[in-house]
Amino acid sequence: MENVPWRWEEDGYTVTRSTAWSGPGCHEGCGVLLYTKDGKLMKVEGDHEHPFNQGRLCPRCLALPDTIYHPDRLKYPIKRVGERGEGKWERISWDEAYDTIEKRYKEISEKYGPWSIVGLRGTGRDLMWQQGRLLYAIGTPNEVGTLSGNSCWAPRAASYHATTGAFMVADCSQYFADRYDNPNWKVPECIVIWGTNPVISNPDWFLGSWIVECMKRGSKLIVIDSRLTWLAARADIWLQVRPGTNGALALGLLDVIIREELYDKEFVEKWTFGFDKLSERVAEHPVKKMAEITWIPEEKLAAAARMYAKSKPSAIQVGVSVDMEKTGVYTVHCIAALASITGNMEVPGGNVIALPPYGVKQPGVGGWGYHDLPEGTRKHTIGHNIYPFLATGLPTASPDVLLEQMHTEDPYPIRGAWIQGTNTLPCMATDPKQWYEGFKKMDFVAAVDLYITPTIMAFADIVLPAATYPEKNSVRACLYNLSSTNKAIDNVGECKSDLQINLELGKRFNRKFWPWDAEEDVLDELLKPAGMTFKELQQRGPTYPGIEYKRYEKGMLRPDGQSGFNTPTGKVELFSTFLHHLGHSPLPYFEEPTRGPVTTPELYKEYPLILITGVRTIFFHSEHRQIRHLREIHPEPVVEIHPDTAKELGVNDGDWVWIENHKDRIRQKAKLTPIVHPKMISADYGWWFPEKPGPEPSLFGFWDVNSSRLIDMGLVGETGFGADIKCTLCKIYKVKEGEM
Ligand SMILES: Nc1nc2c(c(=O)[nH]1)N[C@H]1C(S)=C(S)[C@@H](COP(=O)(O)OP(=O)(O)OC[C@H]3O[C@@H](n4cnc5c(=O)[nH]c(N)nc54)[C@H](O)[C@@H]3O)O[C@H]1N2
Ligand SMILES: Nc1nc2c(c(=O)[nH]1)N[C@H]1C(S)=C(S)[C@@H](COP(=O)(O)OP(=O)(O)OC[C@H]3O[C@@H](n4cnc5c(=O)[nH]c(N)nc54)[C@H](O)[C@@H]3O)O[C@H]1N2
Ligand code: SF4
Ligand SMILES: [Mo]
Repeated sequence: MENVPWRWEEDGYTVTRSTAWSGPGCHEGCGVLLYTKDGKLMKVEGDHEHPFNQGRLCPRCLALPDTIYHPDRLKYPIKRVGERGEGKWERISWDEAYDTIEKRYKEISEKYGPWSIVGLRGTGRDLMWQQGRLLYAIGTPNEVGTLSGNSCWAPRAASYHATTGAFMVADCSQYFADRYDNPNWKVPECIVIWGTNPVISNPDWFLGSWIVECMKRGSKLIVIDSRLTWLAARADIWLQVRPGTNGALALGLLDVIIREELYDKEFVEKWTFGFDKLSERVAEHPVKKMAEITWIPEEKLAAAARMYAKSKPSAIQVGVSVDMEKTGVYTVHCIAALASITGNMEVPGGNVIALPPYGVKQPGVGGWGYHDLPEGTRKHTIGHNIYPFLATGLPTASPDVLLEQMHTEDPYPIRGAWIQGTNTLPCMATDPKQWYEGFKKMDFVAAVDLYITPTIMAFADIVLPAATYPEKNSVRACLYNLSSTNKAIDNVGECKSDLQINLELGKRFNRKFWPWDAEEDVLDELLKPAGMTFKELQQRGPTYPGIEYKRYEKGMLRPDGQSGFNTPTGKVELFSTFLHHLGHSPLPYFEEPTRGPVTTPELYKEYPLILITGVRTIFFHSEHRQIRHLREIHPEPVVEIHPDTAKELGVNDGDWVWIENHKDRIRQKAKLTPIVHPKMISADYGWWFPEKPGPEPSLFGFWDVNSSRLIDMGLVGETGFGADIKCTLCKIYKVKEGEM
């Protein structure tokens, strides 16, 4: 669809073609048409000409004008004038805000070292690729999300890198501008949807509608989900896995495929390393035993293995639930093994290696410039000495080690924070009480957001107002295309884009990291590998490099141009030499969740329900709670309970219930539904109530309903990645009158 116009007049509107790319949240990069009048956004429509979403749009993008023009939106820089948490703010100028931030961070740096300032991040937004660079300019290597085990995307990415050399996605034709009509593409005969609900979440640059399109063209479906999702209800096989046992499930699938010789012998022979060792390891995990562990009937598990292995091509798409278990890295290791030994790697309609489009790297988790930091600075990256896998891959710090360090101040105290694009307390933080105490020790905290959140209310000294995507120009380097986000409206108040903020502040600290004068210079720099400028990309529109298959045969996957995969042996490493070298298990294994029916049977008697937290909803994480159209659909935090379980406990639909475990107790509203297993419940996450009082102790009422209070920090896998976020134990009982 290159060279389509990006702006035109229509029925009294100016229409700007653009790419959705936060704020507000959602990192998908769908094509949108922004209808404006007199510099104001009137409505948003999906762009039918954009191959990515082909005109489809979620309620969040439809409600964009409400988010942009909401009366609560931050419009000017503000500073705290009362005590922290009192909610007393005063408008200040950008100059005063920048001067204060510069002065305070420099004071902290002189006293404790710049590494004692941490940058907190949320999920991938149009800021993460630059946020690290601001921190590096300040002199700190510590960029981090507060989710235990970095349990979103990072475990998958790290494990795929170790085994296949790069990230891996299901091929639903998304690399081609003509999509399903492209003659080189094949419809997957079978798709496995694993621990993800893409029709709701469209996660990690992968839209649920693509699955539906493939199903229309004949794809069979295996859904591995602890809940009966919309897709699970339409699947040929639904595996209702016990939460936190995906590793056992994966080993069980491998056992059937290897024992029944359903694998591609030629591919295994030529392009994999360590098949025999993997086979030995898998043989120790027979499907019968794995079926028992996962609570799935053995025949069903074996049938899924056969359907997956015998269909050609077959594709697997994995979601965050797999990251959210301690040994998630090794579950993903198995999944890479499944895709490769069945001959589904790098084939049309199978799984393909995801490389940056035209070499344009827009890092999803920071890191741009990390290696330009002096060694003496990098060595202060929190947790890298303990978890070498973190240090060799993503430059992110370890949240679990950071939290400990905040409390012990060993080897150095944490005294400053930069909060950009995360609502840490109610959402990103696992065990938020401990983070709360840690943050109360800060000398100075600055934050950038669209709204005043519980996190900002509790901690921030200065708050900067961020622009939404129709208010700015940017570049979206999705895995499959390059496209531009085009400014379409006048900025609300004095809001600035994150890039402008990072550039203006970064320059004050270290020009080496921010040598550019204007935002567009940075975008041009980002696009350099593509040989394009921002203006040229804007003119061209969404630009697709396409994909060649079997790139390992053609020397297209390795920087040295040799054939093979980008791993030390040049093969898919079923025995990971990389992990071995780091002192970790080179072969996959499964470990039970720290707390569960098997690990802690005594505790299970007291807390007989398995607790899933945080399935995705109409909102984006903790955002949108103030947007009426969206809130009406999901007005309160709900916990899904099976009707039989509820009956036993005397709980009715709509009752408020306590959810309690070894750590803490919270309350949510019961939603009776057979989509959950009778022994499991699924509680909402990320809630706060913008309509409730902001000042302490209320903090917009987030504490009482926050399911992350029931999850431990620090119980991570051996690599530092992965934690039991969706698989702990609890009990529920009715909230009594007078307890609300
Ligand atoms: N219990 C439990 N907890 C979870 C999860 C779970 O499944 N269960 N999921 C976890 C996962 S996977 C993730 S990724 C995290 C997400 O956690 P976060 O990314 O921290 O998500 P939000 O809480 O929505 O915080 C985002 C904040 O950034 C602001 N914002 C949005 N767009 C922009 C922008 O462009 N610029 C700036 N400066 N600000 C912006 C929003 O207003 C909001 O306040 O939550 C995690 N927490
Ligand atoms: N609308 C919306 N979309 C989003 C987001 C949002 O907040 N709102 N957040 C974005 C972000 S940062 C992320 S990480 C993604 C996450 O999006 P997804 O990867 O889709 O993750 P979830 O919705 O958390 O969970 C997916 C499914 O996993 C199931 N599940 C729970 N535990 C287990 C388990 O142990 N094993 C298996 N196999 N399944 C389990 C749940 O029942 C659920 O249906 O979504 C992104 N997209
Ligand atoms: S997935 Fe939905 S909310 Fe996200 S950019 Fe696309 S339309 Fe917008
Ligand atoms: Mo995430």
